[in-house]
Amino acid sequence: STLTGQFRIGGMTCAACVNSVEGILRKLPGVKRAVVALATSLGEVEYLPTTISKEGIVDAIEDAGFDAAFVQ
Ligand code: 9UX
Repeated sequence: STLTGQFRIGGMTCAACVNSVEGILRKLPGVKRAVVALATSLGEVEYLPTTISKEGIVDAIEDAGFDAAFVQ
């Protein structure tokens, strides 16, 4: 079964950044759904914890050059 995690994402300044982060997240194995909001700097990700961890999701965002922290 999936879990839903919320992430605070730093360094997004435009809509293209949002699309980029969403694209990164949606390509990750184990990620079923990802939505990122520019106004709040928050992302919500539905993921399979047997395939990817919340730390893995944070690492993928940071590898793309953004800051990321798991919220809850
Ligand atoms: Mo454009 Mo958004 O190069 O931060 S993708 S600014």
